[in-house]
Amino acid sequence: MSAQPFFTFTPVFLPLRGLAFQWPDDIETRLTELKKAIDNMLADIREAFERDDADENGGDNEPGTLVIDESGTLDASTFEGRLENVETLRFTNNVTANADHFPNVSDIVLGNGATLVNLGNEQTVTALEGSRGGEGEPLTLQEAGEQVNIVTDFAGRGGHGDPQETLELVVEPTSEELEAPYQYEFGTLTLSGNGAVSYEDTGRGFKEIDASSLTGGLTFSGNTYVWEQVALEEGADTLNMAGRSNYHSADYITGFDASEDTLDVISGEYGRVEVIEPDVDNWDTEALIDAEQQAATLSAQHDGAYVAFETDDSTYIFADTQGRIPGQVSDGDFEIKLVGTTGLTDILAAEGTL
Ligand SMILES: [Ca+2]
Ligand SMILES: [Ca+2]
Ligand SMILES: [Ca+2]
Repeated sequence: MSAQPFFTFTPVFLPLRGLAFQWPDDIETRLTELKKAIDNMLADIREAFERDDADENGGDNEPGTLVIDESGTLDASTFEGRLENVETLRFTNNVTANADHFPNVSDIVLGNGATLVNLGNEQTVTALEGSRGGEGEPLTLQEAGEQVNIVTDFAGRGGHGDPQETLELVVEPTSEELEAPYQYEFGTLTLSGNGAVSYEDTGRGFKEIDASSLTGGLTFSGNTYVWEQVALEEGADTLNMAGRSNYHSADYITGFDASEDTLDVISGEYGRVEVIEPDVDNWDTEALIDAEQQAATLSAQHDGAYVAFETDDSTYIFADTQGRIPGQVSDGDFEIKLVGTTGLTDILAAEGTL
């Protein structure tokens, strides 16, 4: 609501519809006419207040939403004096904005990508548009907090996203001094919504990538030296993990569904996948190491081919990609764990690849 006194609203006093009537003799008629006039006046006041509220919200009728139509790099003055009771900021154009200028805003809605600096842990970014065939702006985050929450809402609430439309997400490494031996920020990237997201780790190093509520599908390229835990669910997801997951910090992928998802190392791009079936009753650490050594031996015999084996509840894919010594695993050898995925080795044994 405006801080202005209401008498500044021109529509309130100008019309006073109905007051300029002829005074009839009958008192009841007079009262009815007067009541009508007062009702009209109240309606005008209400309308004026509503219009003023809408103006404050940039023409948007949603309470608590401020729409910003400016484009380019925004400074503090864009937001000064406009953020009272604002929970949602909606940018209609591509902008560079610093979240330090709106720390109490919980939802940031983007009509055409953005570069957001200093995004806070409690702030959620919703992208209403992605890119199609290289057309469209990415969402770039600089100096983002440990928890990053991104939602895609390409076709409106409850709608379905265009499969050709993808939000290109870039999260730059922070300039923060990190304590040795850690070279990465870690933290969690949470993705949800109906639109596809493409994310390649270029040094930011999220430890958890939770795409379990992203129905639009994730295309993910991980970080070699981070033990990533990726949660997938509905949606056609694509994982580019060759050279990005190793025995030292083997990534865990939960929810991989061979019928809809793609994993580069078993796609045929790298040749036929070999399968071993270790004879194990109890999958303890020793049994796992033994299976990994068998996989290393077979991989070495096949020029570093990918080898898959299933444990009691998961699938491992291994490749002797570093220091080819049969039967020995080294930190830099490829390994990935598909947590909860079973039955995949049967398909690979029959077909060699997916
Ligand atoms: Ca999936
Ligand atoms: Ca990794
Ligand atoms: Ca090796």
